Amino acid sequence: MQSKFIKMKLLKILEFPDPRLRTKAKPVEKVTNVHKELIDNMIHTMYESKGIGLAATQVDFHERILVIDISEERDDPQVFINPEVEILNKDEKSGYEEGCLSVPGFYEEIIRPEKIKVTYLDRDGKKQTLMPEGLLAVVIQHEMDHLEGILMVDYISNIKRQRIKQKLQKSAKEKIAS
Ligand code: QAP
Ligand code: CO
Repeated sequence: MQSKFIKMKLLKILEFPDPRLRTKAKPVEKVTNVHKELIDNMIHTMYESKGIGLAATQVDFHERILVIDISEERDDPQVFINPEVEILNKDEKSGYEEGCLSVPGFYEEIIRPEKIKVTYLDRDGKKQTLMPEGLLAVVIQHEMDHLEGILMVDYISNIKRQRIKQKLQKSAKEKIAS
């Protein structure tokens, strides 16, 4: 049983081009209190950063865990452990202007399949199935890419990716210097 009174930790989010973002995450073998504490801190970190989704990879923990909240009220966190996605129709795709907490300040339209089915374990380790639509389907696919070491910038042109890399490296340097 986890105490309700422990303080949430704000986790450091890795930023592109940090090579640790390229790590392939391993399956969670058993959902332990260590995972539950991480999940709570990930949800807290997502809210503090004004994000709608965060993968464990982004906080340098390389097991297959995602947290997502697309609700307007920011009071409906969804936890996905060991998610597996099945594309239901390869021909139905749509574009969405995506952002990423690991690529701050940049937004790009990415085309992805629309119709997917997701199987996963929830925070209690219980198996769940979902057929998400719209934004939720987009965010789940974006976050699952992180678990494979894939970033949103991998879908855009080399020239655009290089430009984003230079700008983020420059602001990271300025942060250290200040
Ligand atoms: C993934 O990303 C996503 O640049 C989640 O300055 C987002 O929550 C998939 C964020 C949109 C599809 C559509 C980004 C916050 C949040 C920034 C996020 C920023 C502040 C990104
Ligand atoms: Co992201």
